[in-house]
This record gives sequence, C-alpha cells and structure tokens, in this order.
Amino acid sequence: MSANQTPPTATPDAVKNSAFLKACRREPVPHTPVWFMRQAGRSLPEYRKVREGVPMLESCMRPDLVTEITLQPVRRHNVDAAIYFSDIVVPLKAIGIDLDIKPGVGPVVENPIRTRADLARLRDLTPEDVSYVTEAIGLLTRELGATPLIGFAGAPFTLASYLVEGGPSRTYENAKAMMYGDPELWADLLDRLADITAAFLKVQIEAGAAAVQLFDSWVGSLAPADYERSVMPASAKVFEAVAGYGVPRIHFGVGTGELLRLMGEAGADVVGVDWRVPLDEAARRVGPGKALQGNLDPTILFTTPEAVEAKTREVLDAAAGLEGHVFNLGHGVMPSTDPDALTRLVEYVHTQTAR
Ligand code: 1CP
Repeated sequence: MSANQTPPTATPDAVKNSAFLKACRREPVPHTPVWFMRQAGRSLPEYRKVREGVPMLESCMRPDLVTEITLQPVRRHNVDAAIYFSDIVVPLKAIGIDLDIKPGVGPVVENPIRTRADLARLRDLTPEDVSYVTEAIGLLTRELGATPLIGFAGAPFTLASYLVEGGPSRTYENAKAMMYGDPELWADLLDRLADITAAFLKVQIEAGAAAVQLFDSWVGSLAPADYERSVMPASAKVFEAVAGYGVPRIHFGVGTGELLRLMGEAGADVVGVDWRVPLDEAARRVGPGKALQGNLDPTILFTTPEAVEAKTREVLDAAAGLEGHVFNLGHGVMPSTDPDALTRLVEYVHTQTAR
C-alpha cells in the first residue's frame, strides 16, 4: 500500500463523537471543546512530583510516566482532549541526534547541522526507534475512554531552527542565513525533516491518536513569500503523508497573523491562532472550509477571575460565526500559571457555550 492510500484508523465511535472531534470536523457541538497547549507540565504540582529526579527526555521515553503525565490535566481540568506528553525534539533524539533538553533552557544540540555533510546524520525514523510511543499510546487510549488523544510533532522549520542554531534562539540567524544563502541545502534539510516528522506522526496515529497537531511555533519570524517558497512545501508534505488516515490535522504557530491563509493551505483541517488576531478576522484570512483553534492570551491567567471571564467572552464572541471552534490559549500554558485558573476557565467556556 502506498503512503497515500493509508486506511482510516479505527478511532472508537465514542471518541469520534466527542465535542473536540466534531468541532475539528466543523459539525454542531454540545459545547465548545477546550484543551490547552502545554496543559501537562510545570504548572501542575502533581507533574513536578512525578518528574522529580527524572530528566525531561528520559520521562518522554518511559510509557508509565508519559501515561500518568498526559492524564493529569484531564483529571484535574475536565478538558475535552489530552495531548500526548513528549517534546518536539524526541524524534530527533530517537534517530541519534546528539541533543538534550536542558532545564530552564530547552533543547540544545551539541553539534548543529550547518553543512551538506551534516545532513547525513538525519536518517529515517522507524517505528522501532520510538516503540515507547506506541506502548504509551496503547496504555493511554485505554485509560482515556471517550476523551480524544492529540498526537503532535514539530514542523520542519521549527525543528530546523533548533538543529541549525544549536538551541533556542530569538532571531534564527543561522537557520535563516541557510534559508537565504543556500536554498538547496535548506530545501534538502526541510525535506528530510518532513519525512521524519511524517513517520513520527504516523506512529502516533496508528497507535491510536485521534488528531494531530503540527507545531510550527517559530515560523512567524518569516515573511509570507519566504514561507511559501522555503517552508510550505515541507509542511505540506507532512500533512499530505497523513491525509489518508482521516484524523484532523491542526497547524499552529506564534505570530503567524500574516501566514494564516498559507498555513491553512499547507493542508490543515484546523488552523491554530495566537492572541494577536481576533478569531473573526482570522477566519476571514484563512477562508472557508477550516476550523480555528485559539486564542486567549495565556498571560490573562495572571489576573483576576473577572478579567479572565471578560477576555474569554471576547474570544467566544469573535468565534460565534466560525464553522468550527476549538477553544485554546494563543500559546502554551506558562509554568507559573495557577492551575485553578485553568480549571475555572474550562468550566466557564463549557457553561457559556452549552447548547
Ligand atoms: O523539565 C521540564 O519540565 C522541561 C520543560 C518542557 C516540557 C514540560 C519542555 C522543554 N518540553 C516540555 C513538554 C512539551 N513540549 C509538550 C507537552 C505536552 C503538553 O502540551 O501538555 C509540548 C506540546 C511540547 C512542544 C514543544 N517543545 C514546542 C512547541 C510548543 C510551543 O510551546 O510552542 C517547542 C517550541 C518545544 C521546544 C522546547 N522544549 C522545552 C522548552 C523549554 C522548549 C522551548 C525552548 C525555546 O524557547 O526555544
């Protein structure tokens, strides 16, 4: 069977009929579904407890820990979807790239990818490289019952930003220098990353993920013409590779107001929006036929419950005419967020949108 003829996965009916998957498919929903990017993690004391003494990458490779950490926000907040606990650099580690996730810093790559010879270090990913993912998703889908599990991966540009820079960056100067200065090497790098990312998403879907999100967190640093020429082909290749499964594909980045239309065209069913563009305006930019996800400013959670409700009301009002809306923050939960503020937010969106 060719990659384009993959069969639909056996998502159970109870999961298929969840508010989250209905909203992704732009069908009527009993209430607007809610989940939060980075809902698992340091904002939860129960997360800090189970992670004690376990390095981040090791925790991503232990199915027992992955299962527990993924379930924690579902138990606590009553969110409408779980997101698989991992990190975008896990598939790169799995193919042997010399990287680590340093506390308080993020992913650090010992020997950055800068030359054509370096590309040889990016071999294909096989399901055996990430057997712990298949095992953890098997455990998780049993525990989750009717709650959908979202799988995810880093998009080629955002992965390249870490690989070429060697770590977190605010300017992406080395990555963009390669993109502008050696377009052929850049295209080959992104194409390699597209294959690795597609293989990693397929593992998650075949194990039971009911939707997938491609995080292109840092692509908002590009102008639309450069995105279209130098990044979109690789992201489109990823979406195309998993199209046959029939699971919703979500596409998200930060500061992507000027890129929303193209990010939808790359092959997403749901376009994630940060807090800078109101959802009604985002819908005009994306065009018909796609659901939107977002977009409460995560810093609003540091104010009062009244201010959170007022700002949430604005998001819901802007979303009122959408074909499909998945409520989320405009970026990840910040580590110092009060978890009770998140629980209250889920409750508020559910009651305000109950139909
Ligand atoms: O020890 C720790 O707790 C390390 C902190 C941490 C955690 C909890 C990192 C390091 N990654 C994660 C988990 C993680 N990473 C999840 C968890 C699942 C959930 O949402 O509940 C997810 C979805 C990611 C994805 C991820 N990693 C992205 C895309 C999402 C986003 O926030 O834009 C990115 C850019 C990364 C890289 C990364 N990993 C970790 C950090 C601190 C960073 C960012 C570094 C930087 O600023 O460039």
